[in-house]
Amino acid sequence: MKEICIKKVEGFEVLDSRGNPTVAVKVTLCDGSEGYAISPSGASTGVFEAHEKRDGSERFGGKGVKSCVELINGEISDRLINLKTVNQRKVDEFLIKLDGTENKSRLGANSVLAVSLAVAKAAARAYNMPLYRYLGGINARKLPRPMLNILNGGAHAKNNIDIQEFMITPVAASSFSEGLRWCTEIYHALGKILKENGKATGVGDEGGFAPNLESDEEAIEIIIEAIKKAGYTTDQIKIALDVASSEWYKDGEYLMPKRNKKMTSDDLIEYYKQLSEKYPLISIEDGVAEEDWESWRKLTKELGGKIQLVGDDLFVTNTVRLKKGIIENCGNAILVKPNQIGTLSETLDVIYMAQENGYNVVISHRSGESEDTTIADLAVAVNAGQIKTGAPARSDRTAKYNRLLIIEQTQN
Ligand code: 2PG
Ligand code: MG
Repeated sequence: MKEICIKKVEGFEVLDSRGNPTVAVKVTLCDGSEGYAISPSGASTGVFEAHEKRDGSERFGGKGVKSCVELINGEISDRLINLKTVNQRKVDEFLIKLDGTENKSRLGANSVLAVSLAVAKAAARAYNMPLYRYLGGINARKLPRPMLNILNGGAHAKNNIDIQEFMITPVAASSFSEGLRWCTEIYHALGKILKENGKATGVGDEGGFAPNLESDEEAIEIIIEAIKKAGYTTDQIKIALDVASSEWYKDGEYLMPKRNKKMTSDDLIEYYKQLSEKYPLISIEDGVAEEDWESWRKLTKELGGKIQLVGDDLFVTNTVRLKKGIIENCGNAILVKPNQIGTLSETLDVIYMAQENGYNVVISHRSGESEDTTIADLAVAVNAGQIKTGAPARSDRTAKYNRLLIIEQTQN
């Protein structure tokens, strides 16, 4: 592959979908090709994620990223443009070295990721290829099955629901666009049902509805009602949950904060067993907490043969943690969020490790997003098979679905 050289790296402070500052980067190559990328940001962040750097000053309640922009326009830019010829690996290795810490705490994973992605996008331009083709080569061909978060709770919504995400996924659809249409119709049916029942139809961070309901089970039941109302069956559409239970975990115990209900990990596993017997449940993410490896082993033993068990906070897109999970039989799938680790190359490494070891790969957005659509291309590039990027609402979410629709229709 021909090598590239970097002419200019410019950092900017822009806003994410929650109105918090985030880092944007524009990279210009010596041939004039440009790439622009924006880092996302999570609300229910895992404690083992790479560090997200914030100014901590008065501006934006401490959430400013001016310090990141200064580092990008200063140290990072100066050094990158002095590298004679570069490729993605070299850039990413260089950034990791320049940062010099375990978790990118000096430069910030938010600074580093935007640079890494912008370099890749500029390079794809230089080669005159769509990003997914540049990243995945001739093998990049598979559109992911979407998991759409249509009902929000937990840290993503100001309602009384403790489970963070209730998702639907079109297992029987014959194409990405067909599956997206089915799920969008169900999303609208759900809105109508909520309205008819006098429930709130305001949405959470990822575009899903955020009503107050009697129980988390009622949320599942109302979604099943919406699936039927839209004319589909639970053979065609399955349900996936992101419990985000690390948010509930403290001193070896689980406390559902909104219902103020205590559970042991055994209670939780039993609860998931019951849910998976009663409902068309296909996937549970972060069913137990990021530090609770023992319960992950139990959960996987009990349910791993039947449903997908996704490690998000558990693996944090990190090969060291995924390797431990593989050895210890924890989970059978990984959620991949590039900003949890900080560079594109490290993200690809964890995806390949998962695929080589029979773990499913789900490429994911963050609750704080932007118009950046890199994850859509990434999902196709690595034939991930699944993507979760919110409800079919809010342009920060639909931008990714729209990019996939375009890829589906123009694949070359
Ligand atoms: C998650 C994500 C995305 P956040 O937990 O999987 O849905 O949420 O970005 O807040 O960590
Ligand atoms: Mg999660």
